[in-house]
Amino acid sequence: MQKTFSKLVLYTRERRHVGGHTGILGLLLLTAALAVGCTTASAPPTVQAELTAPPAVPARITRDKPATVVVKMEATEKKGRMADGVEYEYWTFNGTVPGPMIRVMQGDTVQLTLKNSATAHAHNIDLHAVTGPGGGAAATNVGPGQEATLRFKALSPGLYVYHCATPPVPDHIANGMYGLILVEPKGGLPKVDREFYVVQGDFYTQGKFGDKGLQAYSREKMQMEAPDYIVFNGSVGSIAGDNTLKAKVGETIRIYFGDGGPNKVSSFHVIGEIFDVVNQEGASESVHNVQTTLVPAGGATMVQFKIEVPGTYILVDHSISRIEKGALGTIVVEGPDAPDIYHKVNGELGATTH
Ligand SMILES: [Cu+2]
Repeated sequence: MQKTFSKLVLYTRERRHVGGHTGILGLLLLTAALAVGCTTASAPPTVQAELTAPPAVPARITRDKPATVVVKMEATEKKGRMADGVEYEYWTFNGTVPGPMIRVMQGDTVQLTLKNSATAHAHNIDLHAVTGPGGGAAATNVGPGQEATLRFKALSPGLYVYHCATPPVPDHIANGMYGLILVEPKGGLPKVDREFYVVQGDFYTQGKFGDKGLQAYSREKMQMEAPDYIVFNGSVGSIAGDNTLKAKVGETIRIYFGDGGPNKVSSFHVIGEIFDVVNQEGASESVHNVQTTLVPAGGATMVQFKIEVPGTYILVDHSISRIEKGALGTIVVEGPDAPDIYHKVNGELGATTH
């Protein structure tokens, strides 16, 4: 564009002495060339979104200019494991609960296509990152076998819940149709060593907690707000035992933590850690040195902490009876001991006992 601009300036200067009409013509040509050139130069690139199944998080965004980000989502209904010996018919985005994590940048245009591969119900998607009616739900209503595309501009940075908003909305959310979209501020969030994606949800089954076999959804319990299961990432043990999150001493961890609900808020806490940084409700301003942070249903938070001492750290909803409904995860941290920070002294030679 720069070369075209220079040539046209030259052309305009050379011709100006010939007469007013030629000069005006040159200026018009210049204006037209600038318009075309500027359109070409400012057209944002189109990129495919990296979508990750929980607890994985998409890579940091390294571009510094907005893009059109293409997101492909698929509504499905499929049987899955709720707990050992317990199955449940989940409704999902992309086959997981929560659905995939989406990561875009402030100023990006998101082009989201929702395909409905389910056989029985209509679905849609309402993203709290959308500025516009219904958060996109009306624009993405799709019956079985259909698909629809929504374009929206991510105006405000933050961590946002998305969910299905097809009536009856609580049924679609209670069956697992939610997830998180991160809108990074321009320039990105501060770099950390590890990032995890965890979303709490409450589930309502015909049987009690732990009753074996395929458990049907209980609409009555949902309406009474009396869940049998309150879990992280859709099932009991999804981030514990063999599925534990892992880290090393000295690393800084960020957890993108959401609450899909449909009903219960979370008193999110990591046993043995203090959150160094919390972006409450995903807000841009952060607070520091927090023990437990409240996460509303349909809300999310970012917590960050450095691990100094090895061992097992337990993620809980500190409405603590909920650990018996499944709200428990772990981070196993390996590395050298740090006795100056944490050291068991009771029973050792020289120990002081009271
Ligand atoms: Cu749905």
